[in-house]
Amino acid sequence: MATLTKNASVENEVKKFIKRLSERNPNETEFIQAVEEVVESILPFIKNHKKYSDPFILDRLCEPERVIMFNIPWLDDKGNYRLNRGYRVQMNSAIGPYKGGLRFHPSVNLSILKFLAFEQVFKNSLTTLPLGGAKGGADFDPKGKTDNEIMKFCQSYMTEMYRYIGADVDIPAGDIGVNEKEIGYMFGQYKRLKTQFNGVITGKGLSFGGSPLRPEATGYGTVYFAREMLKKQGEKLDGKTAVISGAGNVALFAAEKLIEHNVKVLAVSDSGGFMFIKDGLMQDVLEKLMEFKFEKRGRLKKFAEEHNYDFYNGEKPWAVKCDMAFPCATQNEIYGEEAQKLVDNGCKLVSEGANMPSTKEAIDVFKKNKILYGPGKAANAGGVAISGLEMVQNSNHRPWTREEVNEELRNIMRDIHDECTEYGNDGNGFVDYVKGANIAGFIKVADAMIAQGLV
Ligand code: NDP
Ligand code: 2IT
Repeated sequence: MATLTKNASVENEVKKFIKRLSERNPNETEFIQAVEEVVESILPFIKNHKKYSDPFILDRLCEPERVIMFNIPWLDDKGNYRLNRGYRVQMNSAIGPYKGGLRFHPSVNLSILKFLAFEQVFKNSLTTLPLGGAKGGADFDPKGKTDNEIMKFCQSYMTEMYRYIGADVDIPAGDIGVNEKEIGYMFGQYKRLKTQFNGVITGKGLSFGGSPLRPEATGYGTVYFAREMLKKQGEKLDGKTAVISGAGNVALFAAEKLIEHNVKVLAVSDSGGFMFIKDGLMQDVLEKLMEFKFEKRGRLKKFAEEHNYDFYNGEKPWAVKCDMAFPCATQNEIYGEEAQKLVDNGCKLVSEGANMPSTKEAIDVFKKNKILYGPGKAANAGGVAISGLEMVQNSNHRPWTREEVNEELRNIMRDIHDECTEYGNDGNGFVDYVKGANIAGFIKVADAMIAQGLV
């Protein structure tokens, strides 16, 4: 009874907190969703740890330290005037300079960037590196744009952004729609405007300060995290089947690492639908797919037609029978019913390459069915972790080898897994990785905020 009352009172506090937050941030549904998931874990923890009981800590964590919003004018190849909206949300700098990716996608708005920046604060804390949290981007659609247009756009974005970032201030990187090419154009413009060559942005090309393995790091890391979750249960990746959503940077490198571990990858997708590969994706086909996607920004449907694979128009891959699912496309791509379908079909593990791909209802389904569920802020932290190591290499003016970076990535993913286990273990061998990641991420940031006073 006592537990019931306690749970009920925590539930009420979460509701009250979220109500206040929603009133203060109207229409920011993604941001509210991300905060709710964290507050559900943190409030019960705070109740038992007086040091953190000042409610102001949570309020401050939910308020960006700074939001920059600006216009991005540029000229397309026909000489037409174009206008986009750019942003940088500098969420929290308690444990280090702001760090987080840039997203170029037509859906980008303040709510989405605030949710991503909020998640980034906890994720970066989990990496054990001294990195604060930020996110930015623009409502620009790179699809169908020429190289020249992308360059003009990136230069215009940086012409405003360069004032607010710096190697010790705020260090952007890639995300959806922003890859090595866009990073190169933005770095070039920063260098021109500031006459400085430093580690102001990560994900750079290898020839100008990029880290080996940064492109692979998020996808590989998500698989390493899955491997750790399985290992804890005495299981292995080898011989299992997997479905992946997305066919971008994170998805295709996750596929590569899974194939290396002898996992049969049955599906990948893009926003047009999913491609079903009955006998599992082979490395040589994956290489062609990478070239098709990364170099030509091609549509998956066309690739499936050219290589005789079934393509399911407009559908997501969650109804494909599999042992493991790797959502690697975007937020809210697994709803409650889709999660139930995965579970009904025997899926035992979900490792999130994307940020917040599972809705609250989907997470409830995973928890109820004791699925090994690695939330994005833990499972996809490998990308920002290697960004952090790119910063180290830049400031030391000494690049590392691919092997050195891979070893670091494996260790960091293992350590993140262990941090989650420490705070998410229910004592009966089951780990609530959501709770574990939220609490472990929170402690370090909250300690630093308390130590620094009201700033
Ligand atoms: P990419 O742009 O390389 O690829 C994105 C993929 O997801 C594409 O296949 C794209 O399909 C699909 N996608 C994007 N938006 C939607 C949508 N609204 N509906 C359906 N499909 C969609 O991005 P990344 O691979 O870098 O990022 C993927 C996810 O991983 C994002 O959630 C990102 O925040 C997260 N992430 C990325 C990191 C990184 O280092 N890049 C680090 C940590 C997390 P289409 O081409 O048809 O749009
Ligand atoms: O969501 C993420 O962690 C990223 N897009 C990578 C951020 C980074 O700074 O490397």
